[in-house]
Amino acid sequence: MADVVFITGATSGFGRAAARRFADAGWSLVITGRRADRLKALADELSAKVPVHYATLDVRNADEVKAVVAALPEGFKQVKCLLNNAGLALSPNPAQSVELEDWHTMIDTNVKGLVNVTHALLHTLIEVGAGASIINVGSIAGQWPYPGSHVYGGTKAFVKQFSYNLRCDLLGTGVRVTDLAPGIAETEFTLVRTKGDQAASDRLYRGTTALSAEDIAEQMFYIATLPDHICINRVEVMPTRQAWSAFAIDRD
Ligand code: NDP
Ligand code: 8X3
Repeated sequence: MADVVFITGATSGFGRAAARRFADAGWSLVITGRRADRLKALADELSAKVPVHYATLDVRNADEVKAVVAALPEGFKQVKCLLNNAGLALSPNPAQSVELEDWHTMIDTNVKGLVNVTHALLHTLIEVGAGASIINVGSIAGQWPYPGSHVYGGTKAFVKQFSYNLRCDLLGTGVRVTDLAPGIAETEFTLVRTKGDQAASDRLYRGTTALSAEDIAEQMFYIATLPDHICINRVEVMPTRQAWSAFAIDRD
């Protein structure tokens, strides 16, 4: 039977590119996200190649997550790779001008959502054992501070530490865990962060070479298909044209 990958946030960006990358290699796909029309379009595109099961899913809803996992059809139950990719940033503005609701949404999605899906699939992954993997999409924002990162960076720091801690508990099960931490990548991420400001999104990516969704999908596929005895704990990947900047200093 083909290997199965379960992808959260498959309606856009990294998740959608990953679905295409794993399909190219013959994996069966479970694709999830909130936008049903996009899931259906992706399923229509890829089901000529590989078996595809799609389910609308808001990762923030733990009951919905459990129900989607419980309803996986035959052939899709033995998930070998969990791609915990669904996530978002809200507001590029300083902490003091961000709505509390936006902070809650990031925590509910990037932290609680990721935990919900992990919890629902953990026993399956342990059953699969050697070669199984959990790839958690973190961010450079989980490692490095920058203005406007506030709770977003905090959620991604959680993703990093949760990934490391899972490694400890899963030792001996064969299940690998990776914190995959990209830098700037051109997807719908900035459109979401700015609540639909296409011009702001275009400005951010203009005149440079950001990572593409396909670049990250390739990393995901590489991590998931390494020999069973190799686990990459963390990958931080930036475009060559991105780096750190000087410390900021408040002056009179
Ligand atoms: P996109 O906005 O293009 O994709 C985000 C995906 O997450 C969508 O498929 C969206 O699906 C899904 N999603 C958001 N909220 C929920 C939810 N509550 N339940 C289920 N799915 C949800 O952005 P990216 O592809 O760039 O982002 C993917 C991941 O990569 C995120 O975790 C992000 O934080 C991270 N990241 C992004 C970087 C970048 O620069 N682009 C860099 C580093 C990390 P839908 O709306 O249909 O539910
Ligand atoms: C998103 C990447 O550089 O905007 O996680 O923090 S960045």
